[in-house]
Amino acid sequence: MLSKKVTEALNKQIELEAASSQYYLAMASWAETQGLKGVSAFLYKHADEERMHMLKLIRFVNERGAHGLVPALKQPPANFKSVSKIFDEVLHHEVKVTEEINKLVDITLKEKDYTTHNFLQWYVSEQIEEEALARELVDKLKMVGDDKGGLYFFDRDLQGIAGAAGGGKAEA
Ligand code: OFO
Repeated sequence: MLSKKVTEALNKQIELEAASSQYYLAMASWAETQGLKGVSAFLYKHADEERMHMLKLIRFVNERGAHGLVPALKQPPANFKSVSKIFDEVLHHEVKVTEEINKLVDITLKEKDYTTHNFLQWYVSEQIEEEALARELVDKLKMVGDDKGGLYFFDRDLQGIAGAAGGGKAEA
């Protein structure tokens, strides 16, 4: 059985994962309207992954005899200045999520909840991967700068990454 403290912390994380999903979905939709097929496919897929992170938490909380709550969410921004601004935001957001996961892990140790601590290790590894990928993309975009040709290739590369997992398509 989960303690009240751990339940509340997990529900807060459920909200953050849901907000991440909405945020990336808004970025994906904007990118699609700009004709950036690869960037939008990548971000649609990323939004789906965040939803999966939320779902995994809800199911875990329920499995442990508490109640995973579906949160109300604020509307994310509709417009973005540029692709590089988007990926700066993605990195910044992922760093914030990592900090929250670490706080959550800390709470489970203080509460001596080793089962939840163990469950959260998946999120710890996931954050390492997500931060590394976001950093890589931010660095690539720095190299691209204002070069339109470079952006074309960046978009094509992201199409490849998203396509490899079959994500991002409207019909999916
Ligand atoms: Fe849920 O991993 Fe990113 O935020």
